Amino acid sequence: MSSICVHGLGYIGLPTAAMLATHGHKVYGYDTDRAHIAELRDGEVGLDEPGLETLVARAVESGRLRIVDEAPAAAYHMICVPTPFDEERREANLDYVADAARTVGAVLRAGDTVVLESTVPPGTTEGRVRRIVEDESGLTAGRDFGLAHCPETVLPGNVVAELRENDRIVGGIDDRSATAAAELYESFVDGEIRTAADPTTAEFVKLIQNTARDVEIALANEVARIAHDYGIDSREAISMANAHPRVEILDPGPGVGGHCLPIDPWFLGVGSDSLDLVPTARAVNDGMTGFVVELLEELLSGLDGKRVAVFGVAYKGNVGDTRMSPGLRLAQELQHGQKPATPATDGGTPDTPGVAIHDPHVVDPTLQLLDAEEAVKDAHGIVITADHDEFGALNPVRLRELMAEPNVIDTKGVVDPDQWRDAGFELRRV
Ligand code: SAJ
Repeated sequence: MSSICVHGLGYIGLPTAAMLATHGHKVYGYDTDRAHIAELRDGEVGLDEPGLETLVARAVESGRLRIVDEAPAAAYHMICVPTPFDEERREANLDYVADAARTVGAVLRAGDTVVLESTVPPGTTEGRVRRIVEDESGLTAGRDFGLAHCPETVLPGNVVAELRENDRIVGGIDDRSATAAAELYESFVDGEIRTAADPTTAEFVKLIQNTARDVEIALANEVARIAHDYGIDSREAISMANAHPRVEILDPGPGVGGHCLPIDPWFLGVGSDSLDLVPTARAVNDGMTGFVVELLEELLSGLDGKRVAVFGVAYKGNVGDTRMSPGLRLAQELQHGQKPATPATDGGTPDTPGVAIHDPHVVDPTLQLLDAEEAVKDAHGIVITADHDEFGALNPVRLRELMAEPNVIDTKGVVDPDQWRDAGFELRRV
């Protein structure tokens, strides 16, 4: 059993710290956000992630997970901080990684191992992270301490299970680093631990995984647009195409959101000029909100003076995360592009845009979220932009009674088309 300091207690760091603690390690959870530290000490995890609250509570109760104000010395330092995307410069912002590396360097001892889990452009671990940790600690990577990259791979919404089950890729700057990192993951992962040639390969593997998914979704989205031009239901066509043993087209939708797929493909371009398909796929996925607006204009015979209810501002089904959410982008595009005729249901001024939003998973005081019935009141159309289970259970008969016109666009294939048509709805699917 080892002592481990986890730097960054967000989506990845917090469950990892709790998982390590429940597997017998002595874990220090450190975060620079004091308010988050206080919340965690009050037992609030602040994330809509099944099983996470219980896991963290068990880890804390066991006495093996301690939330700390200062990063202490430990045999392992795991860096699990965000790498936000600078949209204007299309660059990874590595400030949090650099800050964490400095913090690690300040407490690092000979014999310790540093593992970076954050998603980063290829070369970051061996370049920037190594330099900062060495400068801060006065130690030399390889000779005095171990250094490895082990990218996180967990799916939001299924983090706790995937932390344990997924295979992991470990890339160390030398064999000793790779072995030390692999031993740590073997202590709680049921999946296979695969060793990459070096940290840069491990970084690259992570990026091509998310890029593959983004490009595959782009194909599904392009198929949906082509199908629309032929008057074909894309979901029916895709489901039939997928009956072939070597074809697996993913699900089209309103675009791709979250903090991974829309961002990670760009990281591949940091040291390469060979990206061609990748940026095109990004553009196809980003263009889907515009396509949904066109569908809506067609269905509603123009948007002037119309009221629209957007159902789902989380970036995907059954999560509460709105980062880079296509539903939110759609609501914003509609709000800026249309002239409202009727005031919003919250009694707003005539300037209030005619877009109402509803999402049973999102808690965000900066958004004017309404419940389903309030959101559809006097609306001319509903656009469903997240595959939340709750949307499959909506009662179209009741919603129709409240609406000015019964139109619906289901961009996620979540409602039963026959049920909604029987209730009198004009329905379109992406
Ligand atoms: N989406 C579609 N069609 C599909 C599948 C997804 O439009 O067929 C959309 C979703 O609605 C969402 C977006 O794509 O807007 C991304 O959702 P996702 O479920 O594909 O992935 P994320 O972003 O939640 O998590 C991904 C995962 N990566 C892969 O599956 C290769 C996860 O395993 C990673 O750990 C995570 O990124 C990460 O942190 O990098």
